Amino acid sequence: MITIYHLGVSQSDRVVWLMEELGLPYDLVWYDRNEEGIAPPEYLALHPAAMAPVIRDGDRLLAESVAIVQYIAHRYGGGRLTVAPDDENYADYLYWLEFNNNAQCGMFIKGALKAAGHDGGLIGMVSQRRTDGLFQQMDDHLATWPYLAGEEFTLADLMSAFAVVTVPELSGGNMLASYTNIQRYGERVTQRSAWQRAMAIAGPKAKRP
Ligand SMILES: N[C@@H](CCC(=O)N[C@@H](CS)C(=O)NCC(=O)O)C(=O)O
Repeated sequence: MITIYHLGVSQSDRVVWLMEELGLPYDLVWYDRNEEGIAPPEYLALHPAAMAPVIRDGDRLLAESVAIVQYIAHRYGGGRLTVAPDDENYADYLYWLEFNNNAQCGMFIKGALKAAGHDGGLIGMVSQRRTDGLFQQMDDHLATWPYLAGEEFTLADLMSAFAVVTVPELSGGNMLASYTNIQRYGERVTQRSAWQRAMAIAGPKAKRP
């Protein structure tokens, strides 16, 4: 059985979402952030940089959600929600699977600069250009396709919803409101029953059991 080491209000909710999508059993071990808002020191026993999510499968600990979701879907989900190398949309699938990590970097830098009351000079400019460009690219892509890898919901969507839905919600005032295709896409994804179950269990408003 997979154990999910969940950090309250974090990207680890996507692993719960995946298990709910695939109908797989799991144990949830919950960590709260400390008073500074970061992962508590105990989480360092799971990951040297205290980055959530981390899962355990037997003796093996695995971090980095883009690795975790593929590991679970291939090893225990019969490849559901993945796209095979021979499929026409494989390149799209791979590209959008990585989108969240890419987009998060820019969003975090912007957030840090805003908190510091600083425009960040060249870094601030590059980060702004990347964020704008990446979300514009996503919006353009979603003008044609209902999901990031094409017609079907895949791990690429499961990876991206944190950047598209959760971060804007948490930052108060939707920073992506002008991207109309992304807005419609967010509504489509959050209507999924597995998303709703997962968010009730481990999403930003969920309470530690
Ligand atoms: N690329 C990583 C990002 C993980 C990450 O940044 N997690 C944040 C929560 S959203 C975290 O662990 N924050 C707590 C901390 O750094 O103390 C992944 O997708 O797993």
